[in-house]
Amino acid sequence: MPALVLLGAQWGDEGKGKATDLLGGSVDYVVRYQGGNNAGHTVVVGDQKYALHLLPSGILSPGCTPVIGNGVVVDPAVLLSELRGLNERGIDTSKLLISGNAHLITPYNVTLDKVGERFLGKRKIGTTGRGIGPTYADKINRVGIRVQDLYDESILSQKVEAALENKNQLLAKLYNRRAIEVDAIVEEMLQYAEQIKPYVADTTLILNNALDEDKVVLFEGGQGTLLDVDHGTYPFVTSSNPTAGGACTGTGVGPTKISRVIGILKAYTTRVGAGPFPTELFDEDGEALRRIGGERGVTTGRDRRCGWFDAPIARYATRVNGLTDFFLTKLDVLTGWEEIPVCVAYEIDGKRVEELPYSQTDFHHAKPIYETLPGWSEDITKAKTFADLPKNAQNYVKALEEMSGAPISAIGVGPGRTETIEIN
Ligand code: 2SA
Ligand code: GDP
Ligand code: MG
Repeated sequence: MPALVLLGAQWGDEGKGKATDLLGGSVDYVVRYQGGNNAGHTVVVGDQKYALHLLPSGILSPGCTPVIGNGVVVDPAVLLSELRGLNERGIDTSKLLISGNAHLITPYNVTLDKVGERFLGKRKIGTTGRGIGPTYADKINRVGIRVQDLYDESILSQKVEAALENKNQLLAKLYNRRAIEVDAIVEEMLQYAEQIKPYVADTTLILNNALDEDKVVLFEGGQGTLLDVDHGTYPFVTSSNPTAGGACTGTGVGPTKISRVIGILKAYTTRVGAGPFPTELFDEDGEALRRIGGERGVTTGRDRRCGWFDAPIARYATRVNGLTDFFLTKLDVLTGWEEIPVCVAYEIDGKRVEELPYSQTDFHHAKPIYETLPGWSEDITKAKTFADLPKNAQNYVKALEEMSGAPISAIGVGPGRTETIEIN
């Protein structure tokens, strides 16, 4: 199994951090390939809880080399503070590698993200305000600043000047804001240069060499399939490709090297930020899922919107990612419901629709068609095998597997590393 991808099958926060950490002991490299410090990956090891925003979850496994690939956007201040935080807790971060081609989130990108959202008013996306969208926009507009630019002051200056030209006009005309000074930005960015230098490397070469030597490489997605800029609920998406193809473009490893694509699937559904969400609950059940599941943004602290499981979404994730298997997470959160509704299809303008519609308008009109499955009341957090689960929990898992289009190879029954059932 040379390279594998682990990604979110829904709208993020499915439990990717825990799943990556679980596999961390058996892989040599854990690689982030998109997104930035908008991610919030929680890992619970014993009585210690870690919230990672930018660093790959593999950083907590001593044998593993954590890598930030070229497709990631890096806020250097956040990077250094996250490293410091882990070091203070005794975690060795010296093996970290960062692609010289990764783009940097600059202070003006953060400003533009926040100001832009404010001016969108009712149409706002509900971004994390971390500068993600404007940084990817600069990359596509070819005025981005890359990690390698930190090591040539003259080039850095020219690039910052080019990047700020249009932005300063926009800030002044549209938002009535003062111009951002090139020198101040260059000075701030240069402060980080020496501290980051030991980690900067040709990560594409290193990863391909590692794969040639039969090392195991795990690509860790941030956010989720429906937040993908191409395949998600556009425009209510993030500005990168969390789907499986992003692992190739975001690292420089070809698709023929990837033999397994794991979709992390929550036993119900959540979403943070704006956008359509057919199974969203506005009642006591939604409140209970939020409370029992601890559904609060790891980065921004926002309450997550909660709803029942949506099978067309799971099937869609199987399709666009070519999933080989699922890890089903947070099954324990559903303990105690007498009956659990599961969305099996949608009703759109009076018609039954089995698959996720490509049309934004149709998806906004989609009403869930539910089937109800019997629930269970027994505590399942100590279950170690599938057979330990109550019959109704087993049937719930089997039903989800059938509807989702790929086998379920692990089940999460609690946040801890050991609270997992592996199915062979
Ligand atoms: P952005 O900041 O440009 O990426 O925001 C665009 C949309 O993407 C959503 N998004 C997320 N959704 C779920 N989890 C994310 N990470 C954090 C977490 C979120 C948090 O783990 O809890 O703390 O709020 C994440 N990152 C981006 C975002 O809500 C917008 O809908
Ligand atoms: P990620 O962004 O996909 O890594 O997920 P988050 O860390 O944002 O959110 C998932 C939350 O669920 C975290 O608080 C995890 O500790 C927790 N979690 C993960 N798996 C399980 C599980 O099987 N059961 C329970 N109860 N919690 C889990
Ligand atoms: Mg998260």
